[in-house]
Amino acid sequence: MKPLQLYTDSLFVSPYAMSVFVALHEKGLDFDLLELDLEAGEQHHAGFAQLSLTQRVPTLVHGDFVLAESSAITEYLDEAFAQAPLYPREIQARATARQIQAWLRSDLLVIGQERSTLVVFCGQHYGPLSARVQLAATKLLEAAQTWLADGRDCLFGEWSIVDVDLALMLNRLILNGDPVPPGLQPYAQRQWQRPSVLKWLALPRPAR
Ligand SMILES: N[C@@H](CCC(=O)N[C@@H](CS)C(=O)NCC(=O)O)C(=O)O
Repeated sequence: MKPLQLYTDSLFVSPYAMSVFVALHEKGLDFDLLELDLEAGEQHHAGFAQLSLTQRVPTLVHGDFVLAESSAITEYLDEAFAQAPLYPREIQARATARQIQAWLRSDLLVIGQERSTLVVFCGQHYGPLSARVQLAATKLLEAAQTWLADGRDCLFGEWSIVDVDLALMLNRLILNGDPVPPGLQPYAQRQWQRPSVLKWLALPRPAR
């Protein structure tokens, strides 16, 4: 066993596991990828249930330290391993990065109810958004347009893990064929070309 282990879903469709997987690759860290069949309930089996506070993926094991919650894990990795920063170093940019991550994981989560990551990773398509989810999508798209108004490649000048989280959320809409303002699609496409992201995309997914 390597000193770092990442528990992920066996279908490789978890956006949170993806974020940590990308972070580990960006840092150049060697790790074991351990798969759990969530549909079969393996996350609740005794061994993992005792290990992981949330009984969810991602869960990271680093020696005898165990951590769940994807953004807590990426913040930990950034502090534990100095190379290849995952977050901006400047304090207000760093706080803004955490704000965006928290927003994507709370209010904007509703988008995933009608645009699951099967759109992003398995080519699934869904019908029009309900008014409730459209409202959240509009908030996201307006904010992203403001953040990326000058056509920048990355939210904070340099790449950060939040770029992958944002691109994932945008791709739920873009890859479903939903209308997205100009500029956001090229941004998401560029993020999808990062070698660390390509490694996640290349993981084998069963045909659905
Ligand atoms: N807030 C958590 C969410 C993690 C999460 O929702 N994981 C899902 C897979 S995408 C999971 O493990 N589901 C199985 C279950 O809840 O039993 C994070 O950011 O890591």
